[in-house]
Amino acid sequence: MIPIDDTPIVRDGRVLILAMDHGLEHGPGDFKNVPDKLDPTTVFDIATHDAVTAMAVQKGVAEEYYPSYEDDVNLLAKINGTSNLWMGEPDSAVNWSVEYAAELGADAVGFTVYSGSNHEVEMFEEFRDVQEQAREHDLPVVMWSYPRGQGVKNDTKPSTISYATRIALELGADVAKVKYPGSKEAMAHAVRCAGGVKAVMSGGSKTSDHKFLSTVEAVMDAGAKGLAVGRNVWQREDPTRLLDALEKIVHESETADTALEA
Ligand code: FBP
Repeated sequence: MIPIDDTPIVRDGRVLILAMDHGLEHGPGDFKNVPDKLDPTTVFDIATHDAVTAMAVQKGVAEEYYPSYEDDVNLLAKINGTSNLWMGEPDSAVNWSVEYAAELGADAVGFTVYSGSNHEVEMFEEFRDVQEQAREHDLPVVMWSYPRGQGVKNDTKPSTISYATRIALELGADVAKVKYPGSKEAMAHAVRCAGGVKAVMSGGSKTSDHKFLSTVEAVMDAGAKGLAVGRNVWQREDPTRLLDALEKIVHESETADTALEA
């Protein structure tokens, strides 16, 4: 592992990744109620908030927009990704090299692994290459650790999520991004299974302020080191207000209620 706490994507041991690769992963439908966010500059502007430690985007968005934000936003290069149009067993194309991401100014790389898919073997091997190239460039590696496919009956049950964080440790990730397993206890177990890897929660579809922030509070109490969130921030009318609250919960260990009162 690299000394990840010394890298720009970590602030006092905590990570808050703003994800915006949904145009690829889900399609433009995710922007239906927030059409202004179809313009990536609006989300890069949100990512300049102090609470955000990195923004995750695909290659095309990085090439086109990151040069204007490189002084204000840390780039997490999401190396693989696939569209919602793909109907086969879960898989994800490798869309850019670590070397090119580093050239564009990446501060970290991200990679989805669908353990349990019929494509697990190839995905593990692709992850190996990315992880070793990232080490050569001193870039931390964030694994979107998503057990999914024929081998997985329930992709958020506690034993699946603890397996997901463990796979991230076994394969050499620095951060394991996993779905919420439904309770603080289950998350605490997943955190233990991650060893020295930072376990962070994946945001999911938009919910109420209180529900989302209470889950973030539970996850932080469980020992997680932050979160990677997209829709729950930029699909909101006032993303800054939510990031102000996340600043308090993720970086200052306050409760959701206190954060919402402010
Ligand atoms: P959200 O917080 O909006 O769920 O974003 C996090 C993320 O991992 C994105 O990077 C990605 O586009 C999306 O979720 C994939 O989610 P899923 O595969 O579950 O649809």
